Amino acid sequence: MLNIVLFGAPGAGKGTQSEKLVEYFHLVHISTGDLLRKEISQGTQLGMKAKSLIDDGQLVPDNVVIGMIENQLRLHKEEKGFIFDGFPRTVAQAEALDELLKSLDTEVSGMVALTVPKEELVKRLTLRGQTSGRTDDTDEEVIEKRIKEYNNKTKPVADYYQEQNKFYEIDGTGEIDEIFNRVKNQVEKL
Ligand code: B4P
Repeated sequence: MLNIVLFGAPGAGKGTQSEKLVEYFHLVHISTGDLLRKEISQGTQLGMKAKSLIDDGQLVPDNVVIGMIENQLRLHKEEKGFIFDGFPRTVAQAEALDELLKSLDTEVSGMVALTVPKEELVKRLTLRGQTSGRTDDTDEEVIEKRIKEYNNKTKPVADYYQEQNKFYEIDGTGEIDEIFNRVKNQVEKL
């Protein structure tokens, strides 16, 4: 299986590049952000709990997202591989993913990290907030908090994969297709 972890700060282009990767490599796209927003729109108990955290710019508890990933892996275990978009976001999630993939006799092929300067992240998210209806994109204070959560809790996940020699950094600035070419070239090597 080809299992790619797409990594980056909020607004780095994970969702955008995932769509293109799925189309090109025919992998299953698992976005914990999308899964959580689905729970919210369906008004489930999990969704209600997640909404207040997301609206406040905080991460949702590890056990909640790990459970969602477990379900998705079980549903798609016969596929060619996965693109993990926005997951893992903590070291505990990364460890859980390793265990889950091991149980399917596979592993993470590599982490592709999109790097984008902070001012550009804020600009992209604010712009999306004008049309997306995403409450976590409309308040600049919340955007700042999401970036802070990323720096404190999510950045160490890069070290986790670096230690396994599975970390690949890509410049996430420029035109979307130009970035996709960089990502695609890296994934092809995996
Ligand atoms: P996500 O849905 O993962 O949202 P995100 O980090 O904002 O990234 P996204 O993929 O949507 O945006 P993209 O960079 O593609 O998470 C939302 C929330 O859910 C989190 O804050 C957290 O609370 C919770 N959550 C999710 N996963 C979790 C987990 N594992 N553990 C705990 N909590 C979790 O794009 C942003 C914008 O930039 C778009 O408008 C796009 O069009 C634009 N853009 C992209 N590339 C561009 C480019 N090259 N140039 C210009 N604009 C570009």
